[in-house]
Amino acid sequence: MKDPVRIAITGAAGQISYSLAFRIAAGDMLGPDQPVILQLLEITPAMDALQGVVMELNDCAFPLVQEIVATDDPNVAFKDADFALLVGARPRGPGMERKDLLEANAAIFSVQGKAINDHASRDIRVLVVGNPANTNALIASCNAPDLDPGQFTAMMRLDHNRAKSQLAEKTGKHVTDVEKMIVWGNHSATQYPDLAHCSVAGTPAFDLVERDWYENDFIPTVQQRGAAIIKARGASSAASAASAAIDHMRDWALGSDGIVSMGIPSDGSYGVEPGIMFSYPVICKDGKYEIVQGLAVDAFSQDRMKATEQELREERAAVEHLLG
Ligand code: NAX
Repeated sequence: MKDPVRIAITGAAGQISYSLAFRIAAGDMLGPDQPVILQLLEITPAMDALQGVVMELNDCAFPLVQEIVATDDPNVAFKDADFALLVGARPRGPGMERKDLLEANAAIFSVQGKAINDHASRDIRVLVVGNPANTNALIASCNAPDLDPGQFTAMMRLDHNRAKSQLAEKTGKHVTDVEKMIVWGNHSATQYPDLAHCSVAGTPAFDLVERDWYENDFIPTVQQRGAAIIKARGASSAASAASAAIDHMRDWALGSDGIVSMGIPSDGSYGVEPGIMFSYPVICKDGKYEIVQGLAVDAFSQDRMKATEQELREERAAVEHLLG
C-alpha cells in the first residue's frame, strides 16, 4: 500500500465539496491504490455543517480514507498538504460591487496563500475553484513567496469540458472523439473557447460546423453555461464543477490524455505577459504541465484572447495593493 497523501479542501461544507470530497475519498482523483487524508477547512459558523459531512464520509466506510481533519484554522488545514483544492469563497452579496467582491476574496486567499506557504508540503499542487478563480489563484500565489508560482493554478476545466460536450453534441460524436479543445483566458464570460485547432474523430472541427454556429452559438453558450445552469437548477454548477476539479488534479498528478486547459501563471507565451493567471492549452506529464507552444493564432482569436487578458489585468489592478 502507498503512503497516504494529504488533500486539503476549503469550503468543505459547501455544495461543490459535497460531491468533491466523496469522489476524492472514493479514489477518483489519484486512483484506487492511493490512500488519502482529508483536511477539511470551513469558516467557524459552518463547522456544525462540516461535522455532518464528516459523519457522512465516515458512514461511507471508504477503504482509502486514513484520516479526516475538520477545522476552521487554515494553518491546520494546509499542514503538510500535498494537494489543496480551494473551493470556499465569498459569494457576491446584495449591493456588492465587483471591486468589493474581489477585495473580500483577496482577503480570504491572501490568508490561505500564507498558510500554504508556511505549512504545506514544498511540493504542494494548488487548484483554485472559488471565484474569481484566476485572480484568487494569483493572490494566493503572491502570498506564498517560498513556493513556485506554477504550483498555483485556477480551474478552467469545467469550461473545457463544457466546450467538448457542446461540440460533441453538435457533431453527433462522443466527447472522447473531441481533441485539442482549448479555452483561453479567464473563468468568466470573456473566456475564449477556441475551435481553431480542434478535431472530432480526426476531422477538423471547422470542416464539421458552420462559422456562424461557432461565433454566435458555441462561444456564447460555453461562456454563459454557468448562468444557464443557475437558471435551470436554481443553484450553481456543483457536481460538474467537482468533476472538473478532479479531472484537473488527476491529469496534473498522473498525466493528461492530450491537450487540456489550465489557468496558470502567464509567462509571455502567446503574447500574454507575466502577472496574471491565464488559461492556456497544456499537456501534463510526469507530474508537471507544459504550455503547448507554436499554435497559429489568427486575428479573430487574437482579439478574443486580448479581451479576456484585459479583464484579468483589470481584476489584478483592483487587488494590486493586496498582492503581498
Ligand atoms: P457554497 O456557497 O455552497 O460553498 C462555499 C463554502 O465555502 C461555504 O460552505 C462557505 O462557508 C465556505 N467558505 C467561505 N469562506 C471560506 C473561507 N475563508 N475558508 C473556508 N471556507 C470558506 O458554494 P459552491 O457552490 O460550493 O461554490 C464554491 C465556489 O466555486 C464559488 O466561489 C463559486 O463561484 C465557484 N465556482 C467556480 C467554478 C469554476 O469553474 N472555477 C464553477 C463552479 C462554481 O461556480
